[in-house]
Amino acid sequence: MAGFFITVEGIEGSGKTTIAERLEAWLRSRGHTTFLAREPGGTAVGEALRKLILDARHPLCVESELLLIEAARAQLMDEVVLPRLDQGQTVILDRHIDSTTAYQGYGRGLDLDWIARLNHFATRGRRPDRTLLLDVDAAVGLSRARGRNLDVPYADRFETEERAFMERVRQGFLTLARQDPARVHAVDASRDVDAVWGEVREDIQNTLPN
Ligand code: Z5A
Repeated sequence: MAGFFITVEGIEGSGKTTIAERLEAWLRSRGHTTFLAREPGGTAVGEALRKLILDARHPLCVESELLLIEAARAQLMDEVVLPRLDQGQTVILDRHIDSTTAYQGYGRGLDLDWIARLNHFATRGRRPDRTLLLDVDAAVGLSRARGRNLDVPYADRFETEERAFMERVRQGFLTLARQDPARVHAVDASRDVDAVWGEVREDIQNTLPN
């Protein structure tokens, strides 16, 4: 019996973790055997790589960043995701291949074809059955993630650059949703959590096989 593979995507502060946790609890309450992990991460190797990737003390060149993210993903697919899907489980990932296209591709400007090939290589071609894209404006996402209001007239240069980067990433995600509407469902995540969750639950209810 084949399992079901759900990914939750979006910029920082879009509410991915909040929604992924609600989704897992809801699916469990309906009798699904579930597995939830974040990317990069989800395995011992992946969590060690995550520390390297996110450690600002040792800045990575963009090529290294991409390859380390894909290495963590390959490990997660091999060790956990593919075996659990084979067992018929429901797997939820908080970020996956679309984050790489959006951040490393649209955000950092790396070649989109290379990223597509690396995504395919690391996942062995197993694509998510459903992707929920939580879409919010860059300023809203960043202010939620940082716990502060960035909509101030005295935002400094770094904040302006950060917002411009995050806006490119957001537009990348929206482009992916337009290119693959059968898989990617974009949700307006600027609303309150319960409204976002209601739409996500309905979407998954309609998408899950019986
Ligand atoms: N990265 C990458 O570059 N390429 C890749 O391929 C992958 C990752 C896989 C780590 O991601 C970094 O890795 C990330 C991209 C890069 N860095 N950046 N940018 P992460 O997922 O671990 O970190 P994150 O995206 O920055 O997580 P986050 O800031 O925690 O965002 P979130 O999970 O989307 O949101 P949340 O934790 O559910 O909510 C954040 C806050 O907002 C919290 O206080 C909530 O209570 C609140 N919240 C949530 N929803 C709402 C609504 N609807 N209204 C109001 N407030 C809300």
